[in-house]
Amino acid sequence: MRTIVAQATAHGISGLAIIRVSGAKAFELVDIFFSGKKKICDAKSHTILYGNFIEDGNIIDDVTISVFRAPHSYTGDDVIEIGCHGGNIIPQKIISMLISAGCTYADAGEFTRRAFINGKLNLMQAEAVADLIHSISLPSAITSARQLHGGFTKQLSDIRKNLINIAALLELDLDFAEDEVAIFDSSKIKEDLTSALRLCEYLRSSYNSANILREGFFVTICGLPNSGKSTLFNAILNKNRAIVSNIPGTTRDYLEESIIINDIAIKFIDTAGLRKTQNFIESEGIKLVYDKLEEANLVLFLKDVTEQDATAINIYNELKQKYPAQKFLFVNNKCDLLENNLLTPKKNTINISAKNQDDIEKLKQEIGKIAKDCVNINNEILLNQRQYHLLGKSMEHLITAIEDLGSGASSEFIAPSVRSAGNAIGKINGETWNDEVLNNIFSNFCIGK
Ligand SMILES: Nc1nc2c(ncn2[C@@H]2O[C@H](COP(=O)(O)OP(=O)(O)OP(=O)(O)O)[C@@H](O)[C@H]2O)c(=O)[nH]1
Ligand SMILES: [Mg+2]
Repeated sequence: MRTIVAQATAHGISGLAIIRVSGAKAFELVDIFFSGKKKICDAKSHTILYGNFIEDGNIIDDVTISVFRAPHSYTGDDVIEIGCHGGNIIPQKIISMLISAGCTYADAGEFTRRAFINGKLNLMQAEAVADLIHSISLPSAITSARQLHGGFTKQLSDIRKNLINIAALLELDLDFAEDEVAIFDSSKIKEDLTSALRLCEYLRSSYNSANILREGFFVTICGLPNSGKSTLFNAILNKNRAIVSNIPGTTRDYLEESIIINDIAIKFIDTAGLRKTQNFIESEGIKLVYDKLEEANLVLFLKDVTEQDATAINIYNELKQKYPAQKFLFVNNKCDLLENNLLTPKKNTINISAKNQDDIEKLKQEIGKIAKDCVNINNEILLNQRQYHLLGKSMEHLITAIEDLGSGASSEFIAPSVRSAGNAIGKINGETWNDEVLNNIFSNFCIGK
């Protein structure tokens, strides 16, 4: 197997960088350039050596070498982590020296893929590594870390084993069918299948919440042109991110920015004003608003409170009809222009002045509250689409098996559903896998992880 190398820390200007090398020839290849009191090949596992990286008699950098001998390493192979100075030159130079000596540049996620192949992590844990790196808020990082350290993976593994055993018992029953000997307790099997189904249901129900933790809570700001959407967007972010003008139709393409409220990453999207237009670019922008309304976890509908025309209210009602499952929050803007600033408070309506930053904090807190109600910060796992799909498959098979068992179907008939349910769960943890699945998963990783 090839010996791989990549920078594990982010590229660019930094005090230090770490370069990771993994594979059977890791020690031998790094020893070619390393000069210290001891050769790496003679070093004990889990020790750090200090010395120089040398090429043609020139010192390239002072380095520390962390030594991890197989199988006691992240990947399960011999691994070295070279600590060197950061920046754009030194880490690249060290990597190119190692490649000229025989190392290969690692593919995305290849270190973690090796850890999986060598049995150091299961697939859910490997996916948790990627989630941990890409975390956008503390709760999502905590959930990924929980998943990385086991979480539900043991329970899923136990359930899979049990389902495969049940399938085997049902298959065995076929061989004894003529002897009229009951070799299994069908009420116990029903109980086991039902508890497997409950666990799948429980985990699957956390998908929306996990999505919010992973991707953020999407808030789409929409309304008529000139209602003050971009002014509000800037006020929420506390910076001049979007262009504001009194010309209706200023915003064309949508803009997206996030902030953290109540520990949740909230992604605000400023969109083009909704109106009929002959302008091609503007109408393309308006089409995008509808995509962003579908993707949203919450829609802020902004209305210029001084506008007497019914157009805004009509569009608001049309949108509510078009997206019945969507959450809406109605926001009256430009309240500073009202005489005496008086407006009767209404349920699900917030009155603000984006320009004067009046009640922006109140609006943010309201959004934070709605987001918090949609997310379970203590999610057991950060379920992804692949896992969600497999849990669904497993549930379909379990439901069929339970129904067939209840209607007194023969074992021959029930066994394949139970086995398929077990196999679908096995794929979640990676107890059964193929290269295509691994390629899909690890292509989303970064190089060096
Ligand atoms: N008085 C007052 N004016 C505001 C307020 N919010 C926005 N405006 C003004 O309204 C005009 C339009 O603001 P924008 O934020 O560009 O409106 P928009 O909804 O993004 O408009 P489009 O991008 O064209 O759809 C600008 O002149 C803003 O200064 C407010 O709270 N009070
Ligand atoms: Mg705008």
